[in-house]
Amino acid sequence: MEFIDLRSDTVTKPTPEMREAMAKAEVGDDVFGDDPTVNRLQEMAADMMGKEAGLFVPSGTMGNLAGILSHCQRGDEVILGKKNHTFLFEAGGISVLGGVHSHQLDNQPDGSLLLSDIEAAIRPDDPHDPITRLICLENTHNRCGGTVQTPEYIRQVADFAHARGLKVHLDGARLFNAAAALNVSAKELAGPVDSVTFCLSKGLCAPVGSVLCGDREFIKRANRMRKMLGGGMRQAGVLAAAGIVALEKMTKRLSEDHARARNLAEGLSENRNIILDAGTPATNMIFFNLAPGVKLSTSQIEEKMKTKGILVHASGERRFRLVTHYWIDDKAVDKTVAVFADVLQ
Ligand code: TLP
Repeated sequence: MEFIDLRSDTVTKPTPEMREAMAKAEVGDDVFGDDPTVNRLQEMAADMMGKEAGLFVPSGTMGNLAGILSHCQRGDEVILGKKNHTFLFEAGGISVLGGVHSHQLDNQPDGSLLLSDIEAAIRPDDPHDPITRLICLENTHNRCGGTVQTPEYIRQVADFAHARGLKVHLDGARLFNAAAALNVSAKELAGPVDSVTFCLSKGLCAPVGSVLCGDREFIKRANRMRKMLGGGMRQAGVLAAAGIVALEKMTKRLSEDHARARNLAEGLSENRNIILDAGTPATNMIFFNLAPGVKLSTSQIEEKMKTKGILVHASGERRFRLVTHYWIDDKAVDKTVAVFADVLQ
């Protein structure tokens, strides 16, 4: 059965054009810097982010990890949101592998951090304290609803950080979704920060990979980190080729996914057993809770939906996240609304 897969945009398979580009890709040993396709992807990515250099990494997790470890020494502290992906879902890598301490702040409902909270979290120069080094932001903010952070907000945090000798890393796994939703360039969103990771393998449909961008010195350090973490890939041009198609073509169509997410939310809003989060969807993610009367557990719902050809994934007790992407068309949206009406009657 061909499933309608709404569990994440990470499930996207490469497009036929990507597969063709992958088959034809010129390759070399990228650890020697010899892969022309990887080099081209890295240059394109850096240019789109307004940075000097880029580094192709296997995943968003490795991009964030290599980035944070390139900013911080062991015992340094990073300020980040309690709902940030790096804090929640990256296996604690910054602490386990980097000895980096995390200082977690409450995210505001839109995913942002209050400047007053950041200010209060900055450590004094005292031997009892770790050294505050870095602030991490996330855009779009996954756990806060796929919400967008504006260029003004990012500039404000970056100016604030730089005035205090701190750096800013942006987890921009879905930065192009934020750019599409705000109708601004990715450069406007990433320009003010010191480093940014964005993913090719989510809404942009490439099979594997993310790019970490920053200045040349930073990327030189990150390249060593990537090697240490086992992410030095060899003939990675076959993957980078799909990434180039992702940047050239797929970044331009993300508003279609956002429109379908809005249609899906509108359809689901008719279902009295579904309580949509206020304002959802901000981009390509819909979050909702089950109404108190629903007797089925989330795993029973997942199972019933699956037997009818739809894959959904609970994101909490009595809570779901649905994600639209390239492989979700209008028919899939209509079918999902109808199947939810049937399963949750
Ligand atoms: N997010 C995945 C899961 O890990 C939750 C998803 O389905 O959304 N930053 C952000 C904001 C992310 O959402 C993700 C993946 C990552 C980083 C990590 O990327 P990968 O999976 O490439 O390591």
